[in-house]
Amino acid sequence: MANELKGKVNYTVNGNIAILEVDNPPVNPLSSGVRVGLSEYINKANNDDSIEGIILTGAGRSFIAGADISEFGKKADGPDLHTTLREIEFSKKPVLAAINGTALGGGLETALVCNYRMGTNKAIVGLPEVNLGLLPGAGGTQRLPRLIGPSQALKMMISGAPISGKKALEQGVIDAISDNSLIEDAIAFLQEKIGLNEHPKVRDQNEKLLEARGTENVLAEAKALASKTRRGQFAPGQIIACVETAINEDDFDTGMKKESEYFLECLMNPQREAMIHIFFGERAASKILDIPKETPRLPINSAGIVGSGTMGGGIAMNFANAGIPVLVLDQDKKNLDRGMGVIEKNYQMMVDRGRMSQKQKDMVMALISPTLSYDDLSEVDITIEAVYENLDLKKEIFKTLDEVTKDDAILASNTSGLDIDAIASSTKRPGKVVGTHFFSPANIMRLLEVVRGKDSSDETMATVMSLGKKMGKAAVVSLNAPGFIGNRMLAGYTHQANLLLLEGALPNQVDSALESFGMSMGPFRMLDLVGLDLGWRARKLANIETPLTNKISDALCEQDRFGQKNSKGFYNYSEGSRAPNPAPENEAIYNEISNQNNIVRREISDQEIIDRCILALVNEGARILEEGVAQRSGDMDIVYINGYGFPIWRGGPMFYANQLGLTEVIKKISSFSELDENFWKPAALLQKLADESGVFGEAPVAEERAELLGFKKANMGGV
Ligand code: T1G
Repeated sequence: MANELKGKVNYTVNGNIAILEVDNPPVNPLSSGVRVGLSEYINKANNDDSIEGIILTGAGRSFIAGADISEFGKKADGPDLHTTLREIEFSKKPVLAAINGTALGGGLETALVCNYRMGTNKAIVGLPEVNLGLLPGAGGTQRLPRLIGPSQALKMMISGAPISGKKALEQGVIDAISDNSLIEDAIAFLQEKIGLNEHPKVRDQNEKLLEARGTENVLAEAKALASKTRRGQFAPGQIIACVETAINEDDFDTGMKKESEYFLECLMNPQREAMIHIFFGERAASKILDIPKETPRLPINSAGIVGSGTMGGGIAMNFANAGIPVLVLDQDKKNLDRGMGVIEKNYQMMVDRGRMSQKQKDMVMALISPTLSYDDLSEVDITIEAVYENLDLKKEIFKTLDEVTKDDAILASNTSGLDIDAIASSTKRPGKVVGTHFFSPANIMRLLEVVRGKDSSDETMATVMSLGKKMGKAAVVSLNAPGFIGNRMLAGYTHQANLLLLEGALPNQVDSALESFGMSMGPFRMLDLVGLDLGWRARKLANIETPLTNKISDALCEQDRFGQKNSKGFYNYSEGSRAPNPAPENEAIYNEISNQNNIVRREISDQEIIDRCILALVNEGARILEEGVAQRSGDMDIVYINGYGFPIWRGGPMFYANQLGLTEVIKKISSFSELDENFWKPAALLQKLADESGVFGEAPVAEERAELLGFKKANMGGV
């Protein structure tokens, strides 16, 4: 074997039962050593006359988390998964999968080749391969539809969402639930089966497929689900094609052959590499390079939120959803009642949509308590301030929190761009101050920018990153710099979109070009959603002159067009609808503003729109990396996919640039420099990497950063 085998299987015997335990911490992927072990021990048990039954289970908190994702695209050692699973499926002795935890992807497929399946209440089963740009390539597309019917199976494979042990029993994925010792219950279950002449194989169960033969609705429903939830992705179509084969093909192995063909096409498709980049990127983002892994985390068993507005309410729901009691403070009773009402309404909507039970709603609502008094926050472990963006107000609040909360409590601000160090300076515990920038709606959006102040302690950072994971967030570290990561990159993207409008493009052309690229929403639909009048009112209030790229949106506001909120902005909206309708009446404004600014309107291609907006993200991303504001380019990809609607199947803006090739990126950027030499000046890091035929990766080390930024190490001052 070329490389050292990864993972193993433990073999023990209990009476006439052999127990094979997959042991590849922390989540037992089917790495080379596991496949070798399974092969070896399934044969050992079959050749041991004293053995009459075999149990397959996992060590620790996981059954099997699937194929080893890190092996994809590489030459893997040991037997291939199909061979190993075939040995289990055709075992002479009955095999039971004792699902002790997560059985995902190849893990569930392994359980599906066993004759029987038993799980605990903690079991989680699913086929999430679609999240990696893949399909269940070890028989999942052929066996699961046989077990639970093609319709349910397609829902599981296209959503990629796992189900609980209880649901798996209801749907027929597993045969029994163990409420006590799983292995004892599994042995007892198997003992009852040992005497049987035959043991069921899923491959032989065709009834549910035959029921679906000749009816198109199952596939049509799946296609509708895929186009609604997985726009632009390649794998869902492949999954549907596999199940279509299963429905219409009598011979099981013919279906398996088709599955392997479609799987290979997914493997070769660039989306697979992009989506696996995001899988590992999200896990990498949770690690802070210069903070030791073993840094202690403070226990967060209670929380407080200052501000009961939209953000405050959404943040409170995250704590309650994670099982942490939270106090919501507002000094205005009416605001507080309204805020609590919005939270209750949001949960009721989930109950009405069947996304949570009434019991679950009551449980989380019981964890959220309103308060009008800062004193009630005296014992909480963390407080997050979520009031409107005003530095003086936030400093005042932090001064008060510093006085009323216990000394080791963490104080966080949900600011989306104000100076965390300035806020921290109003306390005596700057080491406990950090930015926690949630994205609206905070209970839905997965992105969390954790903003590191110059004095934020390692313990504070490590604690908040773990809290982010516990909330199910994609937490990314940003240094305390203007606009942090996401909004700073967005500024260039929106700037180009507004320039393109001045130069001759129309809002729906810009939006549809970027949406065809894969963005979930174009910039002008986004601006209409956020509200055109926010910036306009702020500029009027501060009596600031309107910058060129805001002249059109301000002119629309002068015409009382504020966006979706009053059903007219860049688009028109029918009463109560969010669907954008063209607004040809605006074109006169566009022409007038262009003329007033001596801009000759011209034909603009969709490709130019895509290149200018997306490469504006990339170039600013390169600057963020060279300044060390982000730890690695993958972090910016995680930010854009989880916070700004960038298509996951392109892997994020920095990964997209790497795929394009940085030399090509430089070529495209340079072709725009005649439009604005300063804006399109390539970032030093981008130029350097292109010259070296390199790719974006981790932020350069301090010395390299100094050189890139033309600074002497001396005045880097800890950034
Ligand atoms: N392969 C390799 N490494 C894996 C892995 C896998 N399948 N799953 C997790 N890891 C690593 C992960 O990178 C991290 O490493 C550590 O384990 C802990 O993970 C043929 C084609 C199981 C729900 O998609 O969803 O089967 O960062 O931090 O939060 O059809 O891991 O510590 O160095 O995520 O407790 C299908 C992927 C594969 C499931 C646990 N399976 N894993 O979450 O821990 S494709 C999946 C997860 C397949 C077949 C096909 C989660 C988890 P590090 P973690 P967690």
